[in-house]
Amino acid sequence: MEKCTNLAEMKEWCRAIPKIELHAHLNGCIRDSTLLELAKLLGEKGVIIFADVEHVIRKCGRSLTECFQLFDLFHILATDHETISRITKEVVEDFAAEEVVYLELRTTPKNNEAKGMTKRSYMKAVINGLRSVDTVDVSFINLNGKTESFCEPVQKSCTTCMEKKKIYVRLLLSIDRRETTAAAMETVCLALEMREFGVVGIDLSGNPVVGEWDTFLPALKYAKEQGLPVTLHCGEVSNKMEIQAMLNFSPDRIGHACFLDEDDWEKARLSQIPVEICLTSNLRTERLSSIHVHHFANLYNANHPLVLCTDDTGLFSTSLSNEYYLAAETFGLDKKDMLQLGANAIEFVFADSEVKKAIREIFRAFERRLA
Ligand code: 6MZ
Repeated sequence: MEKCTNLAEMKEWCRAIPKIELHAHLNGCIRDSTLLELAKLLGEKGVIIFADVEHVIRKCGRSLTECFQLFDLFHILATDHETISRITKEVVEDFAAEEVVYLELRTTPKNNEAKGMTKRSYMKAVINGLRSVDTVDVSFINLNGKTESFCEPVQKSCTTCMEKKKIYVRLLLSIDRRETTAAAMETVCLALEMREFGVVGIDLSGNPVVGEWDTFLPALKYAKEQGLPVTLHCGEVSNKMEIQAMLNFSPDRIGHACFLDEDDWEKARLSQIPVEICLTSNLRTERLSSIHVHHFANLYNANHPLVLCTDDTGLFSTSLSNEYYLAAETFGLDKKDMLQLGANAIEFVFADSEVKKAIREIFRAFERRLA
């Protein structure tokens, strides 16, 4: 009984503390209810067979290959600008609802001729989604007068804003491993162009068994030269050569890092590369035999910079609070440890020092309320 109370208390603590999310893919975070609604609509239009899709959406526990098949389905369901704006709005609201105070949301800008979509118009839809959130106060842009050239202004009452929760949102543009060098370069150029609209970096993601490192390298190098931070999905599968090449590139952060050997970790340790840890994702996609052998424990004990993240809240039916609770419960961390772990992530965000200062203050204010 005592244990139960403690677990329940820890669960509530993990929900209540301020949190920072640095590894979440927009289309992987779509609400199940929204996915089903979109699938039903497309089913009625005869674009898909709803019964088949419903089964896929509701399935629990997927292999990595099945996950990427599901992403293809997500991309069929969420291809028009309006839907992209809607899911962006919902995803931000969901993160804010569980006390995420800074969200670095990543997404792959997509060209889709049939829908009249370009990478740029896709991102415009994302920005419009951010601007349409009205249940929480979203800070995503430096209002320097350039907003109007990209999006329609949204009228908000200042009094209402004052009473709302606040979430800082910044964007990472993802390069999909299926893309060509030219497409990757297009994404980096778009990211540079959109820096004043909250874009703070580049991510390399997608099916880890697809594509070659050399294909993306020119675009990633260009991003780095231009001062745009880069995070890489690194070692999601065993691929020694690629892991070494990625670490030699000195990315600003890496995600997953499930298949690094001791010499790779030595390198990561020397350069203190922060690791984005996605416990549920790694478990569900069978990257490890058990959560107890997850590299989180070694990294945590060695004081290596790390941040707990969700990866895909929708796909893996998880939340950031849940990831915190899972870590606390599995690795025996207490309330203070969890709050500290969350606060440590401030140093790894790609946003500027003003934003970092503001988030630090949010954590301090939370601690003051406890005292
Ligand atoms: C690698 C992943 C991923 O960009 O369409 N993505 N890439 N490993 C993962 N772990 C399971 N989870 C998501 O969001 C969906 C896209 O993010 C990448 C894949 O490229 C997926 O298609 P966006 O918003």
